[in-house]
Amino acid sequence: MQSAAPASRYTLFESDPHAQRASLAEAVAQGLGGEPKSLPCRFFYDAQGSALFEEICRLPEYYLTRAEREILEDRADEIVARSGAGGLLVELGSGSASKTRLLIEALLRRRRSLRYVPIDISRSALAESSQALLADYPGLEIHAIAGEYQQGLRHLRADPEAPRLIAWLGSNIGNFDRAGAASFLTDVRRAMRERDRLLVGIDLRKDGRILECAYDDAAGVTARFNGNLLARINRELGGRFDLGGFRHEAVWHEKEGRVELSLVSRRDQEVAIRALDLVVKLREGERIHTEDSFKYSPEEIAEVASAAGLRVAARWLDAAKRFCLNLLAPHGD
Ligand code: AVI
Repeated sequence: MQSAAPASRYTLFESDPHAQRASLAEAVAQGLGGEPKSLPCRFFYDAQGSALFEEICRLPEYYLTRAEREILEDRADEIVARSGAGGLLVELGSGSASKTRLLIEALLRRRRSLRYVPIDISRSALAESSQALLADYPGLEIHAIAGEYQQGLRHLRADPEAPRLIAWLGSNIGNFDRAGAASFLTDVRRAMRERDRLLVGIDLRKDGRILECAYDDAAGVTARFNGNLLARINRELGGRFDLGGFRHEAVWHEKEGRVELSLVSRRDQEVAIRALDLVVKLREGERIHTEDSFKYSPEEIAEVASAAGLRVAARWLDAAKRFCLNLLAPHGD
């Protein structure tokens, strides 16, 4: 579906919202129907969840956003020059696009006009960020895509512009397991042409205490973000979850290199979900797994890139070496 634009430089493509609702229902029935229980982290991002995620990005403990911003503030011109980018910037999982501004500005210093294609599951985040960007950059045109990454890749395959810069910031790669990351990067690689470049923001492995604090902040914002999954089931599927009956948990697993997020049941309980005609039974201490956030060493980054037919053409780190931006190029180019 293509909806009317609030400005002539803005177009929004969106998939059927009922299809998204059906996939939430399917995922909840599957994830909470058996054991071990889990919910996919992509359902964090409704309007409330997206707003909570923005709050997370400003938390003192959640260094990822600031570290990535620092790199872009210092190196955006160099990154854009190395990428050889033309008139198209595609962003996978654009969110508020606040850091993307630094790339957009660097690109607009090299050329008068730019087409920006943000792809995000949150329609509200796309609408808000696009309005703000269009007001600030007269040379910008936006084709927003509300949907899953695969829809963005279909757009990329069809778009004739070359060369393109594709940005995948925020360590969003971390929410895939290692095999899933290699497989998704392979899909991106197949949608790329030889001179296209993929800029990937990746959180680096570090001390587990720093990581656990980043995902279990003192103000409890990440706990609310996690709990919003249950609140969303209550809102959209007629669930009867009592959020006070669950505890937020973030645990660093060094060997696998992941922070695991769960909601832990504080008591034995039975929760009805009306739209699914389901009663979820939980024991005291039973976990609902909600997210993994994988961290990488430089070697693991090279490995995952290579498994996808990509090579690391350049890498930039923040001063404290917590986070890195990687410019990936198709192998052989
Ligand atoms: C979006 N993603 C990269 C975040 C992360 O760090 O894994 C999601 C998040 N979950 C809790 N805090 C932030």
